[in-house]
Amino acid sequence: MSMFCYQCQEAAGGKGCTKIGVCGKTDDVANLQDLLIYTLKGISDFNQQARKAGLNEQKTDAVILDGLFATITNANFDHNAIAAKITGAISERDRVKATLEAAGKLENKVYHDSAVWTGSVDSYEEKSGSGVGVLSTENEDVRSLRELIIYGLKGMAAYAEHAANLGFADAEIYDFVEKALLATINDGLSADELVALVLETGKFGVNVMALLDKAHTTSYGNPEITEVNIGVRNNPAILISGHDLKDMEELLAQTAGTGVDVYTHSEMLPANYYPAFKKYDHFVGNYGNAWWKQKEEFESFNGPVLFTTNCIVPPATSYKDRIYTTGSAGFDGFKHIQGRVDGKAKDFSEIIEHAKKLASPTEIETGSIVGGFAHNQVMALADKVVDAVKTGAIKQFFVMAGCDGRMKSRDYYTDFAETLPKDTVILTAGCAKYRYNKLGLGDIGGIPRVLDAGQCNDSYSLAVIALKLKEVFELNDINELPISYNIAWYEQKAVIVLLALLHLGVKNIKLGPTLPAFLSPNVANVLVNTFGINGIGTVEEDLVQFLG
Ligand code: SF4
Ligand code: SF3
Repeated sequence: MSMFCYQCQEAAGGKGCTKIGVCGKTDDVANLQDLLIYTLKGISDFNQQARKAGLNEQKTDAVILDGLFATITNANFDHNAIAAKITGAISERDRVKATLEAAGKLENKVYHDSAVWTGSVDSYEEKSGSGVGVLSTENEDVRSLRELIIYGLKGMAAYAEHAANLGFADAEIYDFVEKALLATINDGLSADELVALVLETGKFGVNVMALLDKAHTTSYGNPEITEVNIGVRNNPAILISGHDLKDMEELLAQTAGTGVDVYTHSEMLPANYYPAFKKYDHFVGNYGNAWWKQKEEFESFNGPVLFTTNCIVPPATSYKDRIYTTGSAGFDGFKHIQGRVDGKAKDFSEIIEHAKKLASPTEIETGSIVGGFAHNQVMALADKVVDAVKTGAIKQFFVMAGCDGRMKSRDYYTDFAETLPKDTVILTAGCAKYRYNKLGLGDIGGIPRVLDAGQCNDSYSLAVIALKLKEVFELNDINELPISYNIAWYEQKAVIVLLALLHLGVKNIKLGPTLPAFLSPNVANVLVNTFGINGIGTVEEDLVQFLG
């Protein structure tokens, strides 16, 4: 075993990747990522004191968020970039410590090794093997709970970073992230206390999604019903993927008038729904499908691709030289576009010039898809929706949000959507939608049967809609609504979305295509007994369960 990672749904053998990641993450990068998380615990120890003393600085929050985000599945595969983040984290930790010392506020206590370890790049490999990674917690239940919290924090950090990029920060969220990181190295906590912390992570999951929703809608307006073109035009073009709308804004502004078109891929599709982006004529639409189809779709796109976050698939050499990353994303050999300095926009000139030299995209589809059913838009249609429920035209809603992935077993979700009775509506968010957003499932009295709220973080919209319906129908419990949850997960953003739903009291969620490898049998039992979480079966069995 040269590494151990079991944070995503594709963990090898349903247990964990031990030599190389199914995602393509190499053992050196996996071990460095463990070490990066470890250094963030050390920073947290000092920064909690800095907070109490009113000495904390924004840059510390940024280092912690970026470090967590960079270790999300498929976000950053770049050995040197992760090593540099470790060095940066250690120096930030020591800066915070020195500030406390200078102010006479440094607590006199025994610190965890992560707060005092001083490494050099050369010693990383050695250090990462000892007492740092997932398996350094011996008790499998404690390990399971600790990792469940850490994976939730990773998703939380990603959303918090996108919000921060738009100028929306929440010190309570940052404070919680630090406290929770420290809890994962506190041997004094009982299993019950860790379970409580898992649920508290879900509470902050709701908060961070609300914050990002506010950041997006304040900056770019409320998503509105939009017909998104999935065909192509005959101009050179850039494909933008990931979740960061600030990058989207700056790329659109800088490509305007250059003759270079812009298309979205995978989780950037919902950018098409925002009023602020619709003014750009060169914003053509969406190209392709979910992240895991990128090898063939980047090949045929012909132009450069910009990753603003996960999910990156190790590329074919034929297109490797036209892939760019920015933010927390990275891959050895890709060009990385640097972050904003002094509040100035990122400089996308290199990728724009690159696009001009390349061919226009090859057409792989034609027509359009419809989306933009975030909370504001659905509320505008509330009367119609409520009427449809009251008259029985809509019998049941199915929340089918989350992630897509390459496993054959995910065909289940397409089959499930196709088999659903015609008087049901799918509420979706995240890249899971690509399993059913092109099926032409029709509408119910003008209400489409697939309502796409947006990115995975827009699952928040689905929660807002559910809470609103609960109010309209004067119900005491969200679970009395005719809404069932059949969630597909892949990486750690889905973990925070799931924990957020649990915090909101949602019960009987089906989670697939497989349950997480990081849930020990005992922890899985707690989730089953307390929340009724269960795995998927066959489409037929599950429909019987859902529809009684
Ligand atoms: Fe394996 Fe998933 Fe970890 Fe990648 S992120 S190494 S596929 S468990
Ligand atoms: Fe998709 Fe990675 Fe999770 Fe944001 S882009 S939902 S998998």
